[in-house]
Amino acid sequence: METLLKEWYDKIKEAQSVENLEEIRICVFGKKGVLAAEFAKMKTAPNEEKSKIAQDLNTHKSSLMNELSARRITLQTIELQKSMKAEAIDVSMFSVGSEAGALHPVMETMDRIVEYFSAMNFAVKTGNMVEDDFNNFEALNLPKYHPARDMQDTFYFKDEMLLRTHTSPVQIRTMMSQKPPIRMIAPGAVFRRDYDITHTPMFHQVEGLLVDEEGKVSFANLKYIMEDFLKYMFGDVEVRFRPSFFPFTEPSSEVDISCVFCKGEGCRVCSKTGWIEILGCGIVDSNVFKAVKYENVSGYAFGLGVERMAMLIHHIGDLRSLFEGDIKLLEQFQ
Ligand code: 2NM
Repeated sequence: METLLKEWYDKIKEAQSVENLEEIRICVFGKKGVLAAEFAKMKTAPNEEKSKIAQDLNTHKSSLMNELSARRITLQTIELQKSMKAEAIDVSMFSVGSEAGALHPVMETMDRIVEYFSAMNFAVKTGNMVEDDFNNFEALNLPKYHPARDMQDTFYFKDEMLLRTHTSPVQIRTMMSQKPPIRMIAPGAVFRRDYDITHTPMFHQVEGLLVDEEGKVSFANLKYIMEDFLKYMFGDVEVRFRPSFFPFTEPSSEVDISCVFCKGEGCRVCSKTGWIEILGCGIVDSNVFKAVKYENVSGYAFGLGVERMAMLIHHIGDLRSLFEGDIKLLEQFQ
């Protein structure tokens, strides 16, 4: 018995893993294990030796158990240390490939526009991208079947809901919920059924509106602020007003700046005219005020495309590059 058990003491001491130790435990303590066999043998031993054998076996049983749990703790500690080493994360290690991000040139340009008008005391308002026919068209003097609706075809939902084609519905909603005076801009994404070299189905606009008592707002006021704004955005450029048409303003004007590429000499970008069209504006049409139930007021409004402005500021040749998310291109504008 002694030599047999000695062998198992050694095996426990030499066990190399918790798994290995568990196999040994079953061999010693299991139903068909070494101890069970020894206890069974006892039955055939002479009666006077039985109690001595039982005592010895029980002593060995408990000291084998002690050895086993001592070895288990040692092995568990070794295994834990091994796995901690293997799975360690060095939090002090330099990371690779994560660089500081930057604003997209379109957003940066939008921020700069907002900055100018905020300084001029215009409130900044945002609205819904999904709008109804009234706020997007009807209230802006664009009745159903008006030919100008063709140029602003959009994406439609049921119940006359649609993706806004400009941010003007924000102006309409503001006038419907607030009394004059109004001094606001509406920056945001707009949508049109358009896709070619110079048009994308989604782009960004900033529109503005100023309303005060009748006779208080003149085209001269509008002309001053547009000129001042464009000089803030482009530095030392010439500004030119051309008569134009918008359904929601009368009179209306398109505004050009001297070409930022050729300084007015005439090049490919400005089609040899020396001028680049940059925004639209005008005196708010009385039909718009009628639609929002404003009386005895006067006002001016304006609107511009942010992508176009960003392209002219950063001398970007192709509008589509602003929508491709190509890091190589975008990081040039940081
Ligand atoms: C433009 C050009 C001219 C405009 C008009 C209005 C409103 F709501 F007051 F009628 N909002 N924006 C406007 C006027 C927009 O974009 C080229």
